Parts: sequence; C-alpha cells; structure tokens
Amino acid sequence: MKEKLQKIREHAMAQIREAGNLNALNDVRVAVLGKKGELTSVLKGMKDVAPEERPKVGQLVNETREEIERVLEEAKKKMEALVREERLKAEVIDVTLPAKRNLSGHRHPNTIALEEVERIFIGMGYEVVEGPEIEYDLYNFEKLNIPDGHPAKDEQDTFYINKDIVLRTQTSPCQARVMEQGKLPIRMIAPGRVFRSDEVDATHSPSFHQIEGLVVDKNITFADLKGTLEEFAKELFGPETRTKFRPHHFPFTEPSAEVDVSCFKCGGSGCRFCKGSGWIEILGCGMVHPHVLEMCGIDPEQYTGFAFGMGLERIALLKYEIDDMRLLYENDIRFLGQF
Ligand code: 2NL
Repeated sequence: MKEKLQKIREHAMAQIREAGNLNALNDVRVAVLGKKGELTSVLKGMKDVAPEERPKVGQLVNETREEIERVLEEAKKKMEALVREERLKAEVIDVTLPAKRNLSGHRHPNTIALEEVERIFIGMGYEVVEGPEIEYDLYNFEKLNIPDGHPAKDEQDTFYINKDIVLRTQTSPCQARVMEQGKLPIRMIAPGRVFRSDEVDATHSPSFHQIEGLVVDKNITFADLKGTLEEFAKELFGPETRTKFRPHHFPFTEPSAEVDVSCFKCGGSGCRFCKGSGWIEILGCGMVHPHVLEMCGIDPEQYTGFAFGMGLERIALLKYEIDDMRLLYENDIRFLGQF
C-alpha cells in the first residue's frame, strides 16, 4: 500500500512538473484527487486493508493527498503569476506617446464669412433679421417694384410653388415685411438662403445665400449709402481698400449702383485675381425706390432709405480665394478644414 501511494505521489509530481498551463494542472487534479481519481480509488480500497492497519494507511493517504494539493496549489499560483506577467508585458502602455486627437467640427466658410459681415454691421448699429424661405409672390416681387411681366419674374428663373407662392429669389421680402410693421427708423441686414432656377457651375447654384441691408430714416442720402459701404469694404477687405460706385439698374432702387472694391491681392494694379482690372465687384445697392416705400406703408415724402445686397458665397469665395462655388457644397472635410 505504501509503495502504491509512493507511486501515485511521484506520478502526480511528475505530471505537475510537466503541466504547461492551468488547464493541464486541473486535469492532473481531477486524475489524482477527483471522484474517480487514483488517490480516491485507494481510499475506496480501504475495506481490503486489515482493520488495525487502517488508521495508519488512512493517515498516509491523507498526507499524500495534502502534499499533492499543496504542490498543485503552488504550481497553480506560479502559473497564474506567469500568465499575468505575460499579459502585462503584452498590454504595455507607453504613457509618453502623444494622445490621439479628436476630430473636432469646423465652421463652414459661408458661416465664417456671414459672421464677419454680421459683426461689421452689428457694430454700426444694425439688427439681423431673418424671414421665411417660402414667400408670397407679393413680398418677393410685387412690393419690390417687380410687377407681373417683369423679366425677373420669369418662370425660368424662379421656383414657383403655385401662382402666388415662390421660393424666395432674394431676402428683400424680409425687409418689405419689416417696413410694413411701420417701426422707424430701420437699420437692418437680412441674411439667408435664396433660390433661383440655375444650372450648377463654378459660379451658380439653384440655392445660395444673400445678405441684404436696409436703412430707412429721415434725411438718408446717397452720401450715407456711400459712407456706410466704404466703411464696410474697409472692414471686410482691409483699411487700404478703395471703392468704386458704378451706375446700374435695379427695379427696387433709384438711383442704383454696383460697387467694386480695389483688388486686395494686388492693391489695384491688376493681377490674375482681379483679371487685370484692379477692381472686384462685391455688391449692388441704391436709394430705396419711393414706390417701394409707398407699397410698404412708408411716406416717401418724409422718409428716404438706402438698400444693398450681396451674395454670401461670392464674399466667401473672394475672401478665402476659392475658385469654384461647388466646393462650398460638397462637404469634403479635407476642403472645409482649411478655413
Ligand atoms: C445684388 C443687388 C440689391 C437691394 C438689393 C432692396 C431691398 C428693399 C428695397 C430696396 Cl426692401 N432694395 N435690396 C437693393 C439693391 C441691390 O441687391 O446684386 N444682390 C446680390
């Protein structure tokens, strides 16, 4: 019996030494100490041992069991420590590595340009007013001195919802609505999305943005218009900027003008950017037509005003030297991230 136990012990120890992982160790435990294990079968064989020998043999079995358990436990601890060490080595964290940067959002060039224009006019005491993108024909055309039959009302240029309702082609209906409310004086800009039935190309889109401005008060003259827009141009394009007012025609202003600024790339001597002319067109303007004032409930004998309008995309393209308007709408962050 003694020799049998000795053999079981040595066999167990050898198996423990050979066990390469925790599973193998557990297999040894089951094979030796489990319900059907080698040592357990020795205990089951106790009935064949002479009664006076049983306590001694029992003690021997217990000692063997305890020793195997102890060695198994030690081996298990060693192996667990080894596994943990290996895992720690594999998971090593280099705290000196630079952190991964989060991709953060970015304002669209249109928004940057709009906020710049708003900042300038708010600084001159203007209010920013927004209005509906779907408008009555009455506000979009009629009250702005664009009667039925006028070429600007052509179905080819305008998205009609029905004969009375259109997608606004300018933001002036906003201003007509403010004038109608009758609170004077008015100093406002109206930025927003407008719609024209245009084909997409480098300078056109069926949906783009405008910023219009309106001032109505007593004794407003063309000098106020010139002073205001000259100041605006200097703020937007730099203090050296000169302006040129060229006579023009708009149905809603009289007299009307288009405004050029001296090229901020070459200073006016002529370059590729201004196509050699030294000037860049930025907006249209004029004194509000008396008939427009009248249709919006303002007495043109008492009040005069000036108005202007510019394309936001045009300003953004100029300011950031972008040569194709389509880039503004493609939402490619490799492009948008540059501004
Ligand atoms: C342009 C020219 C302009 C206006 C817009 C306006 C509005 C009212 C009354 C009179 Cl309520 N005028 N707006 C006036 C002159 C020019 O825009 O080239 N825009 C892109």
